[in-house]
Amino acid sequence: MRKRSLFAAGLAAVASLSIAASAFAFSGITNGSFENGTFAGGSWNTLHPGSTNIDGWTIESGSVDWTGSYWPASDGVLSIDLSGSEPGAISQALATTIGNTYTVTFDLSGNPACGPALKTMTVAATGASTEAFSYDISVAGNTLADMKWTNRSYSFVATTTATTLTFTSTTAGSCGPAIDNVVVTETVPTPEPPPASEAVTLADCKDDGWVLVVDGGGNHFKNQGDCVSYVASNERNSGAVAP
Ligand SMILES: [Ca+2]
Repeated sequence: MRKRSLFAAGLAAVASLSIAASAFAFSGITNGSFENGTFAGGSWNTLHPGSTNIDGWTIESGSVDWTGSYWPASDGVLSIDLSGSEPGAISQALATTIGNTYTVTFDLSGNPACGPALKTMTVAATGASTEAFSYDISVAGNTLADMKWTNRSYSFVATTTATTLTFTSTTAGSCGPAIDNVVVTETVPTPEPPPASEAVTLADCKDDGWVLVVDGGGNHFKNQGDCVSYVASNERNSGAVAP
């Protein structure tokens, strides 16, 4: 049985608050609404690999249409058709913390100007599973005047400090899935809640029990003797192995 005092539970709560506060260190995605950069105006700008026109984003392959007045964006005035002249892919590298969970939300529609009706795409993050998304314009009934944007979500656990997030069209032709309003939020793992509080007894220290118990500060003991000493000293000789 794992035991610790109420005092330890209080300390743990303070510790978890300070860990949660570190979430603010994540700066999120840059230009997730595709509003910033060098837009040449008009209905759309077709961009190819090498283009640095869209702040924060890299064109990975094929081409995408950075779309302006052609249709209303879901957020702001600019959005992306992931199939420009052909299926394209765009990406952005994020500074991530290994083990933290990142939730990517984005708005999805489909270019209704030409087929296929079913617009398909994938979202991928370095070291995580690729997920497929689709938007069927024949079901949604969207038009260039009313794109009927929908909100979608993808999440991953970071396995590296530099995660590349990639949106890829898998729709042939020049009328692909349309995306806008990409938002990435970070969730820091919650530490295990402290077990029920109860004072450590001599019996707890015996028969390798010292391995399982902790002192009032959440510290483990180096050996059975330290555990016994903790009990015998009325919890003054605390454990020496930090939680
Ligand atoms: Ca936008």
